[in-house]
Amino acid sequence: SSSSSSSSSSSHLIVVSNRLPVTLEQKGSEWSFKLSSGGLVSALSGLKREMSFTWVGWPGKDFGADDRVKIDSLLKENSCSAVYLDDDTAEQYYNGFANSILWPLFHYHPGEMMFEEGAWDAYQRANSAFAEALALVVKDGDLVWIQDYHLMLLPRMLRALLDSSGRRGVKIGWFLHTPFPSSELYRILPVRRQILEGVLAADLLGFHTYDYARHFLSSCTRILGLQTTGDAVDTGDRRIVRVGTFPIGIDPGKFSEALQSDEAVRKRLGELEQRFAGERVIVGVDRLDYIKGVPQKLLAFEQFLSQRSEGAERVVLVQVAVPSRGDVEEYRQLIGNVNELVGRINGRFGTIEYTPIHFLHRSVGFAELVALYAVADVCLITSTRDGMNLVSYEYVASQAQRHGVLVLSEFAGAAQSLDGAIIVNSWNIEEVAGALTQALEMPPAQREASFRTLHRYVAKHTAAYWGTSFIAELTRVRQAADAAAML
Ligand code: GDG
Repeated sequence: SSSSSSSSSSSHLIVVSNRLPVTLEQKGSEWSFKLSSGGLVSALSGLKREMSFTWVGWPGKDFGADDRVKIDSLLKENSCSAVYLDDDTAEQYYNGFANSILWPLFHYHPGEMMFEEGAWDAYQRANSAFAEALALVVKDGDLVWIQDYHLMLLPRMLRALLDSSGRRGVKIGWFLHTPFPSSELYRILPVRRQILEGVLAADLLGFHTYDYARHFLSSCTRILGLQTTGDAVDTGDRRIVRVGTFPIGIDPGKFSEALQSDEAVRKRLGELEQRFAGERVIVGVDRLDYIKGVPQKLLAFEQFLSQRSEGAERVVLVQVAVPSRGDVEEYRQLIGNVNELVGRINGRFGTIEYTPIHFLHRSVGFAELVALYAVADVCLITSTRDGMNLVSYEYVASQAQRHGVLVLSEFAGAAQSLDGAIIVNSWNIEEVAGALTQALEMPPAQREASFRTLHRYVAKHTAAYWGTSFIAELTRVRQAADAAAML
């Protein structure tokens, strides 16, 4: 039975992201389902263990009508629902607008931004396709939680469709996984007003850190002329939009349990310990994206090596660089640059017995990833901008034995929560090189104390904690609105 009250306990949560967390594969006439990886997927999978929701998103490519029927029912069994986009719209919206315009701008790379009307049209078409698909499934009193910079017009488009069809009491939340840049950067965007107005149709907006929220609030004041407080925007049409910080986390148990009881992980860790006996290991794990500062990391490691005295312990850098967005030009240039640096440094410092940098330009399996985290004395993160950076959390979750040291860029959101890391300016090559020396020489008692501080934070601020806090706040916003409506 359906209740007319918007706070009915049967209200449902719908999570919306650009990509569904799955890769669909066809064998003969049968379709099967593979879970994909990445920061957002890890976080929401953690939330899924706490609360049930329907996950709405793009399935990764277009499918013909016959396939859609099969795929839809397969997805439905797994609480997912697809938004289909034609391949051209998807390409221009995703690679063209989201990844070539918003991504560089939000990460302080306006030089890489190429604004193009065709891409903007596709972004609007795609957001509108999401709104129409959602309007078919959203019911009175539901909570809708929209993810990330791909879907910034969606709150407004969805709100319009819900209002015109008389849907009541639906609350919309939106969370940004990247930084929100200073308003001085943000105002470069030709469609800066439309994008702000798009998200302001939501009831609650979430960011990883207060700095990002603050930048967003100033953009609302300076670009739209709206009144703001420290945690709200007055839209001027009798609506208040809440703005909050919800730092994301990981599922730390996945790492600690794998190290304790997963045979494949333990075996691999044993092998790596043997392989690196007598050497110290620095690990890096990044999507090969210009925001991750991989060239800065390689230059700092080169500087560090050049300062080592002869006969000092050997130090190796194991850098996993996961291929990413290879169809965007800036990423191809980055690959060339990184390959050249790795070759130069290995050529300069390598010997027959010793290769300073082990560069893996591919993704590695979970067992290999955890074993690498666990074997490393230091984890080095040199992002030039990064919404949060979950690799730093995962390293901490894998270090219960070794108490390794985290060297973390101040430009990653994680630097604002991870007390106990050595924080560096990743552009200061000399400083990063010095931090590597400091990390490798840190006495065990100090390493253990830092690890305890880091671990306490990572164990409490999990992905599930992030998701449930956001939903609790969205529920509070709804209750406040219900109470006001009764007056
Ligand atoms: C965005 C924001 C924010 C990486 N390589 C492999 C692998 N991974 C997994 C890691 C980690 C995830 O991918 C990467 O997450 P990050 O947070 O470090 O970075 P982004 O992908 O850029 O994520 C970021 C995040 O959204 C969440 O809000 O923190 O700032 O940019 O989970 O483990 N996993 C496996 N093999 C690999 O080779 N299995």
